[in-house]
Amino acid sequence: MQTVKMVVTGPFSAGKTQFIQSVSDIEVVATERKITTSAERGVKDLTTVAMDFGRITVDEDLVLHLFGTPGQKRFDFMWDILSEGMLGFIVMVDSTHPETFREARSILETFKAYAPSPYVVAANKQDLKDAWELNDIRHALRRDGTSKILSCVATNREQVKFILLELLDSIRNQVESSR
Ligand SMILES: Nc1nc2c(ncn2[C@@H]2O[C@H](COP(=O)(O)OP(=O)(O)OP(=O)(O)O)[C@@H](O)[C@H]2O)c(=O)[nH]1
Ligand SMILES: [Mg+2]
Repeated sequence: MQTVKMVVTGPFSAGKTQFIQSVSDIEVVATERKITTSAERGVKDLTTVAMDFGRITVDEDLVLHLFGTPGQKRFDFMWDILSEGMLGFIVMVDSTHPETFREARSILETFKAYAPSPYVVAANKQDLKDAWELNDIRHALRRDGTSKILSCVATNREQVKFILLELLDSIRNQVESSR
């Protein structure tokens, strides 16, 4: 049995906890607390303060371990702890909140610096009508055509699975090419 560790990161309220909850086949270990700062109050009630943990069995010899990070900067001391041993990461962005794209880009660069592992960008909340298009998000994050920017609705289990399998593919390709 092989386990692959993946980290799900991104700005506040991008949908990281939802993403893991949709796909995990165990009850997600979530560390969410009531939001206390006025700036975030009203957006939603709960925020991740340490981590989310979920697990999905891909087949009889492969299990994915998913670690979700907090999105708020004041909890970013958890980021490098959670990145320990990861084989790939997912950067989630809220496609309806372009003012968060700069931060998404900075989070992406931070995780790339922790480990040179493959990543995919999940352009989340594509079910909402004011969602930005994938190509515009690619430009905003300054990614070229080689980066995977994938459409996402985090409440949709099949879409979440697809994104995980795309990342798994990139991880396998990296392993192959380093042989
Ligand atoms: N319409 C829509 N809403 C979504 C989607 N994904 C998440 N949400 C909602 O967006 C809000 C934020 O989702 P969370 O999963 O808490 O986001 P998070 O990234 O874990 O947030 P923090 O831990 O606070 O950084 C919640 O109200 C979700 O229900 C989506 O694909 N579409
Ligand atoms: Mg969360």
